[in-house]
Formats: sequence, structure tokens, C-alpha cells
Amino acid sequence: MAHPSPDYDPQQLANQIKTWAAELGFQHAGISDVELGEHEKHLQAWLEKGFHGEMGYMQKHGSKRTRPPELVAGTVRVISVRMNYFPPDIADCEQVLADPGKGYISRYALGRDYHKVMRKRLQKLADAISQRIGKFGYRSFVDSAPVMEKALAQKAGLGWIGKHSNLLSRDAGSWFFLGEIYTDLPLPADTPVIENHCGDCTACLDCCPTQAIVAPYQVDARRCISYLTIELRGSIPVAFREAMGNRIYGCDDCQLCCPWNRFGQITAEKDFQARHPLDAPDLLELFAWDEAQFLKQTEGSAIRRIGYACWQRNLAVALGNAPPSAAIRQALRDRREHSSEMVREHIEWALDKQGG
Ligand code: B12
Ligand code: SF4
Ligand code: SF4
Repeated sequence: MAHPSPDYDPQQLANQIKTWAAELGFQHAGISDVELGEHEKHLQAWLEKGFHGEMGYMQKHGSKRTRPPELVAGTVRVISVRMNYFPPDIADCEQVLADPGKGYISRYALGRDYHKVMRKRLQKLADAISQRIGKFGYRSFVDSAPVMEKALAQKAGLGWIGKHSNLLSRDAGSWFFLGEIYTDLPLPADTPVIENHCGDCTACLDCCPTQAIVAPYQVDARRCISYLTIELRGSIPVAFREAMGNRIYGCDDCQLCCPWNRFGQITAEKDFQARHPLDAPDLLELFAWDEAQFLKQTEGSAIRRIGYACWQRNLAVALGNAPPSAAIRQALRDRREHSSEMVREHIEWALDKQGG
């Protein structure tokens, strides 16, 4: 990594970085050092319990995840940013969840893929820094590499890690993404959020449909609907299918029931505006899409990453959970023969639930 040009005032540069970040549409930017202390032990314990399931990438990189300089040599500071994603003018979440004819898609996935949106902005932030001080060492990330995003953001003062394990803040709740720039600039670090404002609340543990939050701050991903619908490539264990209800891509329940999300902020970001009718789609209409339609309708969206087979799999489970109807049974039968073995098994399960 190149060494930073010495002719700048680190405090002044840190202030400027925060101003530029705000101008680029980030609602909060903060700076931390690279010592992740206890977080490394918690990650290790989580992996040892097998909570990562089939997400092999969570254990593949050893200590690179918890020791930033091992991932990018020379890193001494991390700039963490947050971007709100909850879109305005969308169907009421509880109403969609309560309507078995509709599918529920996580609110983060209703607009354009956040990875692309945020990575471009982080690049602009890095460009602004190099225009000011000259060449410097950095790498930016958005959920794209072995990075402890929540722990770093907590250290940088963006919020605390709640019992559901997401980062949240008093003024913004938790409906936001995180991204970061690893850098060799010796910037002044911000004050971490030490205080945890969860208090005695256990709402997220109580409302989780699959009891995936097995203890405060510990999510067994293998039980989490977000994992089952997005990360898992194979068969969804039968034990969780009923509890999934009509959640067809991700799950927001632990955030919907969190009291701090009463103060959650709506995004003004054009890219995160919801593509209707994905906020309250009709299950049978989605199930009727062929692969070409799926690819077209999800262009530029994070949903596309799971592929058509997993999409059909998730829809079959939701249809199985809907009240018995002749139209649903017909749609399931029509698809049965044209589906892969993995999807067919879910269709059979759904048909069984539908009474034939
Ligand atoms: C793997 C992963 C998942 C997995 C596992 C979730 C998890 N909790 O780890 C699955 C697929 C289930 C998932 C789901 C979701 N994810 Co996710 N996910 C990640 C990813 C890639 C890594 C997270 C990680 O490091 N896990 C490892 C474990 C050990 O960490 P942890 O559970 O957070 O545990 C920490 C603390 O709770 C604490 N801890 C752990 N055990 C203990 C025990 C005790 C006693 C104590 C005191 C503390 C403690 O220390 C740990 C380390 O800091 C990050 C991106 C990234 N690179 O960081 C996104 C990320 C965390 N996900 C994100 C989102 C939005 C989601 C969903 C909301 C999506 C959705 N709507 O479906 C759900 C939320 C589910 C939930 N309750 O966590 C956002 C969260 C933004 C935010 N505000 O925090 C991130 C940061 C992506 C991003 N760039 O924005 N995710
Ligand atoms: S995302 Fe859903 S399934 Fe996963 S921990 Fe939260 S409430 Fe439970
Ligand atoms: S629901 Fe309650 S316990 Fe869970 S994160 Fe929110 S405040 Fe904390």
C-alpha cells in the first residue's frame, strides 16, 4: 500500500470524509481502528456450533475476517458507512404477511441490488479522498469479502448490535445496509457505541417464526428464514416449511417487531424505490413466471442471485402454506413435471398440504 501524503490534517480530513459521505447519500459515516477483540471469539464459537450451515465462505478465510490487516496489508483504520433502504409508498408489511395469497419479500430487496449501488458510492468517496490528499491505500467492501461489518460499524459509532444480531441505532432503527473502506490513513477513530439499548426487551427472540435467535445475539442461520430462502441451495428442511408462511425471499420479522424501528428511516434513494408489485405480489402470478420472465423481472435486483430453481422452491413452500384451493393445486400440478428434482420435492410437499 502507498503511504499517505503527510501534508494534511487527519482530523480535518476525517471531518471532510463525513461531509462527502453525506453528500454521496450515506446517512452516517464513522471511523474505527482494526482491533475486533471479543468479536473474534464470538465468530469462532458461532462457527464451532455449525450455525453457518452451508455458508462455507464464513469459515474459509480464517482470521482474515476478524483481523483487517491480514485481509488488506497496511490497514490501520476502517471507514464504515450506513445507507437506509426501507422504501416509501409500499404495502403494509403486516398485511402482506397476513395474506396467504401474497408473497412477502424482504424490504431490502424491493429495489436495485445494494451491492452495486453502494460500491459505486464508496468508490466516489475514495476518489474524493485521493483528489484531496493524493494516492492512498484502500479497498472498499459491501458484504463482498470476509469483513465483520457490524462489529466495525459498532466500533465506528454507527450503532449497537441488537439481540437479533443486526446493527441498530436510536435514531435510525436497523433498516440500513453497511459498507466500508479499509485504509492505511491514520485518521482519528470515533467513539464506539458502548451502550446497548435493548434493555430487557426480547421481542425479536419471541417473534422469530423459526426460533432462529437461539440466545441473545446468536442466530443459528440454519433455522433462519433468510438463510433458508436465500443462502441454502438445496432442499429446505421440512421442519421449517410451515413456519416460513408466505416469506419467499428473506425475512424481516425480527426487525418488524423491534421497538427501535418505530423510528426507522425511509430511504430517499432512487435506486431503492420498490418495484411494484414486488412489495405485495400474488403468489400464483409469480409461480407462473418461466425462467426468462424471472430473469427479466429481477434484472438488477438481489433476488436474481438465488436463481430460478430456488425461487420456484420458495414459492412452492408458500403455496403449500396457503389455504387449500383448486387453482393452487392446478398450478402446482402443471409445474411438477417441468421442474428439477429439488423443486419437484417441494411441489409434492405443497400438494400434500393442499390435500392432493
Ligand atoms: C452471514 C450473514 C447472514 C446470515 C447469518 C446471520 C448472522 N447473524 O450472522 C443470514 C443468511 C442468516 C443473514 C440474514 C440476514 N442478514 Co445478513 N449478513 C451476513 C454477513 C455476510 C456476515 C455476518 C456475520 O459476520 N456473521 C457471523 C456471526 C458470528 O456474527 P453475528 O451473528 O452478527 O454475531 C455477532 C454478535 O451478535 C456478537 N455475538 C455473537 N455471539 C455472541 C454471544 C454473546 C454472549 C454476546 C454478548 C455477543 C455475541 O458477536 C458477533 C460478532 O460481531 C453480513 C455481511 C458482513 N460481511 O458482515 C450480512 C449482514 C449482517 N446481513 C444483513 C441483513 C440486512 C440481513 C437480513 C436482515 C436480511 C433479510 N431481511 O432477510 C437478515 C437478518 C437475520 C438476522 N437476525 O441476523 C446486513 C445487516 C445490516 C444491519 N443493519 O445490521 C449485513 C451487514 C449486510 C450489509 N452489508 O448490510 N445474514
Ligand atoms: S430474519 Fe426471520 S427467521 Fe431470521 S432471525 Fe430474524 S425473524 Fe428469525
Ligand atoms: S427487538 Fe428488542 S431485543 Fe431485539 S434488537 Fe430490538 S430492542 Fe433489541
